[in-house]
Amino acid sequence: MFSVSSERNKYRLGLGIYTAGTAGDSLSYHRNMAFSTKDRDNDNANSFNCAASYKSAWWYNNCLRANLNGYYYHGSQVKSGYRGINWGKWKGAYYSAKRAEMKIRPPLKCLNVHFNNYYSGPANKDIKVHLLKIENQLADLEKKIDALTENKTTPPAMKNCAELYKSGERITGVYTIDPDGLGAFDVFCDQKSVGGGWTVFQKRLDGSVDFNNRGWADFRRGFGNLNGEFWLGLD
Ligand SMILES: [Ca+2]
Repeated sequence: MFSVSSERNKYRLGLGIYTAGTAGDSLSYHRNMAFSTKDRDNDNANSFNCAASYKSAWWYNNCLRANLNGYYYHGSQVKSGYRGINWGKWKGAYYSAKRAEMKIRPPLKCLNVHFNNYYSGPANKDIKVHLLKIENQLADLEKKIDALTENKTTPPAMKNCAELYKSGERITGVYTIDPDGLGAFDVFCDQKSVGGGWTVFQKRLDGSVDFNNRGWADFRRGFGNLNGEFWLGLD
């Protein structure tokens, strides 16, 4: 589980229990922390602003065990801890990652139910593929029924990249979504990694976009380029 609360609630970070991963859990330390920027000190360090000290915006505690918004150092060692794109449990506080991506996806409810109720053996790739196929066929049928029952000219935008994936959009790239019916906007969808359907909200890959000289307003609104580096925006 991953969530970010409203601006009124300071974009607090909601996290479930860490389950698995090859880089280790460096984010639990930041669970339930508010978002801090150089101009908004919402952290647990009483005497100073972590975001100002570490020159980047993040869900600081007192202060950090990971930060994917740090300075871009092209993968090199950094002289003082956590000044780059760091993930403590992975390569420690002094190694700055070359690439970082943060992305979310709603839980695959149908698949889990099927696995839990009907399949107790080892994970079987074929079954998963088969279920995905059936899911897609159902989505196609749904679309056809919609088209037959009403004369829609333009279909409404999908809620997220997972819905786009289900509807047959399998190419990674920029799509238009409308998560809550309050207005459509563009996002980058990762339709390839671990099953696809990921809405990417942060990406670092070459240091081309400045992540560090920005305040609350920028992180609320978002910045960068969806085809390169970007922060989608907390709003
Ligand atoms: Ca503080």
